[in-house]
Amino acid sequence: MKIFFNELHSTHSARQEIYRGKMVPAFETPARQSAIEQALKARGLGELLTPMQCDDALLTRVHDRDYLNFLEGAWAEWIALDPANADTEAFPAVWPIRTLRTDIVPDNFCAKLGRYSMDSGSPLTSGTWRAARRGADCAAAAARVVHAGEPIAVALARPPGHHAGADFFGGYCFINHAAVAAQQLRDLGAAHVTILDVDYHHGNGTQAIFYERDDVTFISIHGDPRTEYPFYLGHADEQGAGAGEGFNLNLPLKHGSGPDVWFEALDRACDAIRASGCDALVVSLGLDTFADDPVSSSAGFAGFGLRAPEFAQMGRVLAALNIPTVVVFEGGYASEALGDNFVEVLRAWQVEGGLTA
Ligand code: SP5
Ligand code: ZN
Repeated sequence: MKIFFNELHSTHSARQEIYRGKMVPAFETPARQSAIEQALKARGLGELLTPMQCDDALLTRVHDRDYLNFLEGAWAEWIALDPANADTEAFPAVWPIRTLRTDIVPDNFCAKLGRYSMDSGSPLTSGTWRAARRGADCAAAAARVVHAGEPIAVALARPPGHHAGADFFGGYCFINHAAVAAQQLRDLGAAHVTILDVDYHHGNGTQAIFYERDDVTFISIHGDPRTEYPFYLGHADEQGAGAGEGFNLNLPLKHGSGPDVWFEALDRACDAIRASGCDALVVSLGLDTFADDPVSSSAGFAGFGLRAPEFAQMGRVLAALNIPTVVVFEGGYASEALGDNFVEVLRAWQVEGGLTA
């Protein structure tokens, strides 16, 4: 199993984030990916590879050119505001919601930060662009080897991607890796690609990128947006628009839903995946469905209460689909357990799929 890992991931390392009016230690840390790399090595699972660089043209089929330019130059602009900013992470504080204009991109950097973001929960750091851009390389490389005949390949990258839209960052995400993988598969000739997003949070960015397209189906199981981040998208009535009508399926579950409810939803998702007739599958694998995840935790319950046996079961169910698959790492914040949980999914997948190491 080829696993393309982002060797530059730790260049994006935020110290803190804003939560309920306070600065708290950042949840999305380099320790997350390191823990998974270590567990894969310790358990002798997969072949850890660094990717070739992917074309910018691939990225511009997913993201707007002006957004990519903004991200690439953002840190230099932040420093240009005040050299002392070098020690401070950048957070947006003003957004062009409703009645305000987005067609004119302001010159003011703080205004641009808001124009190109959805929340203040995603600190932008000196290494954000380099890390996120390299994550796209991992996603594209995994897609290429799957197209070339691998039954499964993995993009092990951070920061995550599924909240990032065509022209905005948010939810710790900057470049949408799952969308890059799906687009790469399409460009190589896959007639139809389906994305299954099993992160605890709805993949609003991925949904929006493909919402009006009939060549990529988006399916997501997630916490009900009425109470769970990202709040403003992910409802069951969102089924796609225009040519994309019928190519979007949301399966929101109430906070507090446990493994039984989650696996029922996974069965529905699998029916929809089979019905989509896709040539390839992209799985946005967030592990914040874990019973001890700190980010999805509230009122004494975290994620969908999944633990190691359920992560293995997830791997078996997905392997049984028997569809060439790119797995993309998304959320999951219990660093000490991430390695084991990630290995559980992939090892079960390998055994169930009758694959070699
Ligand atoms: C990729 C991904 O999983 N992004 C998630 C973004 C969630 N942003 C909101 C974070 C709120 C932090 N809550 C922490 C305490 C809850 N017990
Ligand atoms: Zn998440």
